[in-house]
This record gives sequence, C-alpha cells and structure tokens, in this order.
Amino acid sequence: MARYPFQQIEKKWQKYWDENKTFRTPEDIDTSRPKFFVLDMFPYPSGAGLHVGHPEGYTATDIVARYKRMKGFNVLHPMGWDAFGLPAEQYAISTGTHPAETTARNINRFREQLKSLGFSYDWDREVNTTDPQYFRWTQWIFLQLLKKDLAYLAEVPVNWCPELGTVLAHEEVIEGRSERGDYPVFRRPMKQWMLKITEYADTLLKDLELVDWPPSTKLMQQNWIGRSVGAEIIFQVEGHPGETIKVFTTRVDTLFGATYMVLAPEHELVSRLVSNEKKEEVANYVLESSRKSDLERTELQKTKSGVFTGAYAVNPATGTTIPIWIADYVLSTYGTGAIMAVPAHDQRDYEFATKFNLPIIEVISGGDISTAAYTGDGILINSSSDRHSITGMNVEEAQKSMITWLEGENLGKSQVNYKMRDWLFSRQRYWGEPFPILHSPDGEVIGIPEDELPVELPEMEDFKPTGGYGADAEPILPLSRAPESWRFRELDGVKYTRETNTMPQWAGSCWYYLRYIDPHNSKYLVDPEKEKYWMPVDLYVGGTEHSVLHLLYARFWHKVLFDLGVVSTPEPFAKLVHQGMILGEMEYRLFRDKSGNPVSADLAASNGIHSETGEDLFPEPVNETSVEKQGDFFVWTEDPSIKIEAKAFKMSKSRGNVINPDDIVKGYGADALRLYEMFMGPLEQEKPWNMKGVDGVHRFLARVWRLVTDDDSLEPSINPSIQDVQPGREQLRVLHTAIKKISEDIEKMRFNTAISAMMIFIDSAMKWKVTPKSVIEPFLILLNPFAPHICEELWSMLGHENTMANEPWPDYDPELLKTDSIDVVVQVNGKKRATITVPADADKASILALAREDANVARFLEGVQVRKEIYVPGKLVSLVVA
Ligand code: ANZ
Repeated sequence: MARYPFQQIEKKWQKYWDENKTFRTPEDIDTSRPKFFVLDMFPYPSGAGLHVGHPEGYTATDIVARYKRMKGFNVLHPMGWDAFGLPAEQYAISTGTHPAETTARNINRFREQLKSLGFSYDWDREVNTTDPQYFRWTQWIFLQLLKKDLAYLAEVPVNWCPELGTVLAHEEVIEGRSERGDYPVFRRPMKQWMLKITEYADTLLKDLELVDWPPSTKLMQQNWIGRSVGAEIIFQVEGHPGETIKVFTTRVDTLFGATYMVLAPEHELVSRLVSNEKKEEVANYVLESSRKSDLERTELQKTKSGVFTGAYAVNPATGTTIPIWIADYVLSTYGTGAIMAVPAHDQRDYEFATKFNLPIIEVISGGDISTAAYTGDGILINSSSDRHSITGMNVEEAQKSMITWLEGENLGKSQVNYKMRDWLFSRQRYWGEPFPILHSPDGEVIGIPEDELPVELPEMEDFKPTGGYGADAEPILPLSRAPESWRFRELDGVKYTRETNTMPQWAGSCWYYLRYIDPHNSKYLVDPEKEKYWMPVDLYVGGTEHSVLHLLYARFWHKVLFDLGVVSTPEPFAKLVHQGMILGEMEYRLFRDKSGNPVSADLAASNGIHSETGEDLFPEPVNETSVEKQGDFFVWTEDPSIKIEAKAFKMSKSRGNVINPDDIVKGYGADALRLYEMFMGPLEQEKPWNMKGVDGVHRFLARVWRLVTDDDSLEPSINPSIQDVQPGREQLRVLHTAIKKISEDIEKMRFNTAISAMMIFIDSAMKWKVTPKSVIEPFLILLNPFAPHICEELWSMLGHENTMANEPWPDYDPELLKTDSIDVVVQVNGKKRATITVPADADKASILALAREDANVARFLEGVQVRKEIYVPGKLVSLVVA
C-alpha cells in the first residue's frame, strides 16, 4: 500500500501556518460577526511531554475551531501553560536546577509537540502562569478578594509533613504517614490563608442551571457544595450555667425524640463538660479518634463507638435531661460538630442507642422501629409537652411549627448548612505565586499597593523548606530564607515583612481563560470591551478529574470578578465536555486448568479459580491474532467455544502499555493520529488504544491521497481522473449526504461518525471513473478540520494559492439528498408475497436482506430453511424454501 508523503507535507504546512500566522485572531476584529471561544484545559508542562490523552481533547476542540472559522465565526482558540507545580520544585531540590529553567524547557517541548500535531492555536496569545506579567493579575485578584473580605488568615489544623516540608492534602496521608516517601505527618494548627468560597455557595449551586454541562459533573458540584436546609437548636447544659450546645439538624420535627446528644471528640466543650470520673476514658477516646480519617469514622465504620461524658443537657421541648456522649461518628468539620440524637428516626443514632442501651422514642408514626430506624414520612406522635405541641401534624407542618416556636423562645433558628468548607489557599513552597501581602511587626496584615505588582519570586538557590521537625516545631518556609531585600518592605516608616507562603497551583488556572482575550494588556486584567465580546467560553473541553476543584474554584473567582464588574457574564464556561480516558491496548488472557486444558473465561472467578470446580486456573497472555470477537465477547480462534478474557488498563510506565504520541506522528503522521483519536469512539467514552485502528485511518488518508494525486508520477501531480466537469446526480447525492452528516456530527461533537461518513464518501468516489473537481474540493473542506495537513497539500495541488483555513464551509441541498428508488417484487416458492421499495443503487445482499425483513415475507420464512435466493436485478427476488 502506497504511503503518502505525510512527513514532508506535515512539516511544510506547520511551517506555513506558523510563518503566516494563519490562525491569529487579530486584536481588532469585525465584531459584527458571531464569535466562538473554544478552550482546552491548559496542560501542566511535565517533564514527560504529551501523552495520548492530550491530543484527544485538543483535536476535538481543534476540529470545532477550524469548522467555526469556515462557518464565518471569529474564533478564539488559544493555548497556554499551567506551569507552577510541585514536580519542578522537587526536581529543583534534588538537582539544584532552578524551577524556572526546568519549566521553560518543558514548555518548549510541549509547544513543539503541539505544533507537530497541527493545532490551529493563536500562538500570539500563549499564557504562562509563572510569568510575572501573568501572575501580577493573579495577585491583583487576590488583593480584590482581600478587599472584599473574601480572604482571611486562620489557624487551621493541617497535615504537616516536616520531611517533605509541606502541608499535605487528606488524600496524601495514609495512616499518619505521607503517601510519597512514607514520612511522619503531624496534624497541627498553622496560620493559613483561606478564601471564603462558602459565601458563594448558594450562587455556585443555583447558577449550575445556567450552563450546558454534563449532568454528572453538575451533580458532583452539587454534592460537593452539599446544601442542607434545617435548623440550629440550642441546648442548655445541666450544672454548667452559661454553657450551651448548638446542634445542626435537618429534622427539627423530631426534637421530642432526642434522647441523648453527641459531641465530636474534638468539640471544644468536651474538656469543660467531662466529669472527673470520665476524664481518663474520654481523653483516651479523643486520642484514638484523632488517628482516624473522616472516612474511617463514617462510611467505613462497622460498629459505633463512643464514651459518656458524665454531663447532661436539657431537651428544650420537654425539659427532660438527656446524656451527653462523645462519638467519632459525629464530625467536627460539619454543622456545629454536635448533634441531638434521635435513634428512632436516624439509623446511625439507632445503632449507637442499641449498642449503649439508650432510650428510643418514636415520634413519627407509620414505621416499624423494632429492628431499624424509621426514616420515612408520617404523622407526629409523642410530641407534646407543656412547652410546645406538634403531635398530629405532618412532618412539614411540624418543622414549621417547631422553628417558629424555637425562634420565639430564642432557642434556635432555621439554618442552611453546607458541606463545602472555605478554601485553604496557602502552600509552603517556593514555586508558586507569592502573596501580595505584608505583615507589620505588630501583626497587622495589609495588601501591597497595586502599583507595586507583580511581587516576583526572589532569586534563590535552595528551595527546600526546613525546620518544623516534631509535631510542634515551627516550619521554616523557603521564602523566609529569601534575601533581606526581598523579605522586607518599608512603607510609611514601618518595616513590613512579606508573606512567605505561596498560592496553590489552582490559583493561576482560575482565570487564565480571561487573559487569552487580552494577553498583553498592561493596564487591565482584560479590556472590558474585548471581554464583553468574547465571553463566555462557548466550549470548554477537559478531563473529568477537574469536575470539582478546578471548575468550582474558577467559577468562584469568576463570580467575584462579576460582582466587581471585571467580567460581564455570571458563568465562565457555557458548555463543558469531558473527553474519555484512553486506555492501553486490550490485553487478552486464555485460562487453562492444571492439566493444561483451556477453560472458558466466563468460568474464571475474579480470584482466579474455577467458579464451578473451585480448582486453580492458570492464565496465559495471548495475542490479538489468536482471538476473534463474537458478539460481546472475545473467543479463541482455535476453539471458539472458549471465551478469552479481554481487558484494557490505564496506560502506565509500570504496565509498559504507554503510547507516545511522538512515535505515532513519526510512523503514521499527525493527521492519522488526530483522525484515529477521533475515530476510536464517542469523545466522552473511555476506550482502548489499538494500533490496527491507527493503521486503518492512515490507509484511509492514503486512499484520499491516491484519489486526488497521480500516484505513478515521481513528483505527485493531480490524478487525471480529477476533471473540471459537471458532476452527475449520483455524485452530488454522495457529496451532499456527506456534507449534511459531517456538519451535523461536528455540531454535536460526534466525530467518530463524521469520519465514517467520510469513509463512505471515499468508497463511492473510488469507484468513479471521473471525479469532478467541484465534488472533491468541498470534500477536502469537510476533511480539513480533522486532517488539515493532507487537505492543505491537496488543495494547493488543485491550484489554490491560499490556505484553505478560511474557505467557506459547504452547505447541502436537501433536494440532492434524495435517492432514486425502485420497486422489486418478492416471491416465496413462486407466489408473490410483497413489493419492496429499495434505493436504486442498493446491492444484491442488501436487497435480499430487505426482502426477508418484509413482514409478509417473513411470515412465510418462519421455521423453514431458505434453500435458494434468486435476484433478477431491478425486478424480482425469488426465495425457495423447504
Ligand atoms: C437529628 C436528626 C433526626 C437527624 C433524624 C437526622 C434524622 P445532612 O443532610 O448531611 O446535612 N449531623 C449534623 N451534624 C453532624 C456532624 N457534625 N456529624 C455527623 N452527623 C451530623 O445531615 C444532617 C443530619 O446529620 C442532622 O440532622 C444530624 O442528624 C446529622 F431523624 O439531627 B439530624
């Protein structure tokens, strides 16, 4: 099979686009035209270079960008670098190379790789979060947050790992040690910058209605925000005048059934309330639970544990005293860190009360509480006292009545609660944005004057944090060892010291999409006029791993900027699509028993034994060539009754199944890689890599090449079959069918089926003796967004002088879609049973199939064998049955 000269072609056109700035979006554009802002989640430029997951989303957006340009839109399609981050800093610590150097090198490699894939980015708009001219605006936004009281310093308990010199996230700590390096981690309070994202919780929740995002992503954000409507109730503590316990409950209607209370072990009241006899027991329990994670305390917990404090509270509805316990199923980080326990109607409380023999009072009728709590609806019972009565009401009425009463008595109020916490915004690192913050000797904290931005990172040689060994020692952050000239700043005679924490990596990615609109503006973060034209982002594509944090943080900052009047839309990303993960090649295993006999994979249990006989099975890897697909399964070619296990795994170095996009570009070309990644399956789906598929799309491109070029000549020239003639009706039908299908598929981002439509077109065109120029040229426009290099080359060979990037997208004519059809008579055993209408160009096999499918014909075929099928072209199908 002839290969087309993709290597020369691709280099040539990449150079052309670069030199001519083909895809530059000018600063001054005709704003009467519609706009399309198509955004990729910008990459962290790691040392490993691009992986095959990057080109997946990037090709999808590039197709849309190229398509929209041809549809007459002004398109903004930029790329940049999310370049602060731990790996560059860790590398700096181990090698002494400045993170800026490593970062610059990695960026250059990424840029080169992206260019080698022919993406139509406007490279004049590249942004880099580590560039001081970029992060001056990240710092500027922080100053606005500070002014709006949305940034504050707080002592919060953090996971401090002295050996790594940093605070770790909960997920990075396993049983009290760091996941990376296995060093001890201490929970200690540290002064940290916090951002009040909770103040935007309601807006962040409500405005999800405004965006076209995957429902699953919206749901994840909803759950993360975790809004609950309920009440706060105040309980007096007996024998401790002035001490009260506040609880948050979603079931204020069940107050009469509250038979005990529980404080989280960390609750500040615990030490004040505990009776002398209980002191030691309580202290031991508190220590024990401090070693467990929230997950171990809740979801993973099998049996409830807890300790009585020796103290009692008063149920405000009844006036009776109820015991106060501590138990780790109550978390200090949610609500008020204390609950009223209603064992009859809350399953956790029920388990606890049963275990510790605490009273259970049913207050909602209609259930059975003999073995479990009743959490359903019902009418209130046992809920009257001389203070208040709600017996006889339904749940909704009871809740309203309770809240009114509590509010009147100053014993509580309605309350909305969120799972979401404020955002911990400090990191103890060097390679991050410095805070634009000064500390005065007497503890005053001020933002630096805006005209002093950016606060750049100081030149340093040693980036490692030190000190802080042991649970209490003060950590010494890298920036606190910066030269004095950096650390001190005198303002109005006061010697301030700079903040030495840096911002987390999330900061720069919170607003980068705005900078693309106006990347070189030194006066504003973004020019208001340009912002108004380009925002919101019309299409945002990236991985599901960003469903919550990045996408929530960015929305939060955007809303703050919206309230400040910096941006004009309430939401930044109008439409969001996640590309599915690309897995490694399918791996096949054949199972054998101990005597070597093959065993079908459906008999192998997950633990590797025979699910019927229980004997051990021995899997052996088999080649793709020894298996074939049968329905939903793979079977062994040698014996198709034996099913083969087929699994694809996440690409990883250790598994050895990583595909490097550079190798694919070298061996098959960028166009083939782009086309393949779009042809693998629906964009959103997870799908395994398959080299045969790469080869297949490469061969498709080679066919396109041969259709247009004269492949016998040394210097390829136009194939003599391409002629400037009037197309026939059938040729027009094939073309217009392709235009319709491909246009609709691109709009709906169904790129795989668009490619199938191109293949169908080429199959038809290969059969034509003469291919009219006016048919092949529009086809090249359709293919261009997917495989731009080959198309540009063929376009120029067809005599065009300019790039095809701005050629108008073809429209289809519905009239031309119609096929001429014919009627065919169907006989069974010589008797006429039906007349079917089929496309004029349908082949024998499909006409026979259509004939058998006809309801009346099918009746006569039921349960009998068809012995003979005769087709008289254009006239008759005759079936002979036994
Ligand atoms: C009494 C009650 C009765 C409750 C009942 C539930 C059912 P969501 O919906 O997730 O907001 N709760 C409150 N704070 C807690 C904490 N820090 N740790 C563990 N549990 C806590 O859950 C609210 C309910 O979870 C609250 O309503 C409280 O139990 C419990 F029939 O109060 B409820």
